[in-house]
Amino acid sequence: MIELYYGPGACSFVPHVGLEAIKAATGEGFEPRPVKLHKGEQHLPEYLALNPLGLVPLLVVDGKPLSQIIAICDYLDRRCPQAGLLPATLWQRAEAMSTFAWMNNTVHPTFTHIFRSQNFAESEAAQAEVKQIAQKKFRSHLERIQGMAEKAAPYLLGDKLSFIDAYALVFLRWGGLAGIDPASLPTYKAYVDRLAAMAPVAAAIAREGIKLDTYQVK
Ligand SMILES: N[C@@H](CCC(=O)N[C@@H](CS)C(=O)NCC(=O)O)C(=O)O
Repeated sequence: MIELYYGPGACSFVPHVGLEAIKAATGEGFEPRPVKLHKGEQHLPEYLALNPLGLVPLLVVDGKPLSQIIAICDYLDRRCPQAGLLPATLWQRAEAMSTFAWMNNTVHPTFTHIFRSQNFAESEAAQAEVKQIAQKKFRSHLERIQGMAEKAAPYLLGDKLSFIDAYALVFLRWGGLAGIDPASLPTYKAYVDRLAAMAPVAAAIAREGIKLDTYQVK
């Protein structure tokens, strides 16, 4: 049995979409386990016993926990290659992993500096500065992803929906929360709107109860 611990709107959306795509391709289902991050459920002893890092996503396979998006997605792809969530050929896969790693180790932590600036500086003034610098960087990361979306055919890796597309959708939503108007990234927005209409993506959006348009003027 496969279980996914996820936080609505969080980065766990990436394996969530993957599991929906696997369900569509193979009929293999999974147990969704929502974790309310805003209520601090990730710090409850029951959850920490499964994932001492206190983070989502967490995949549990036959009782065995696995954390970290890239490891989880690599496992899911190797378990169900027929879903085509990562390329099968050696070089294309390496390129996909390069983009995936950049998203996970650079774009994602940049947003963390905006959303949780209190974890990176003590005084309010220093936190505001951290946030301001991270916002600029996040915008430039989104522009780079827009450049990729301009070449999407129709997905970032070609003709198949992948984990990379799900991560790209998450970042545009987060951009809205950070005060980045998606209308200022029109190609990226149109690509995300197309993604959101795909059955596995729409199913994950519906289960998480999230909306795409999160833009708030800052
Ligand atoms: N490197 C981790 C990052 C996971 C992560 O940052 N998860 C966030 C949600 S996007 C989280 O659980 N935050 C809860 C918290 O910080 O308390 C991964 O790839 O899984």
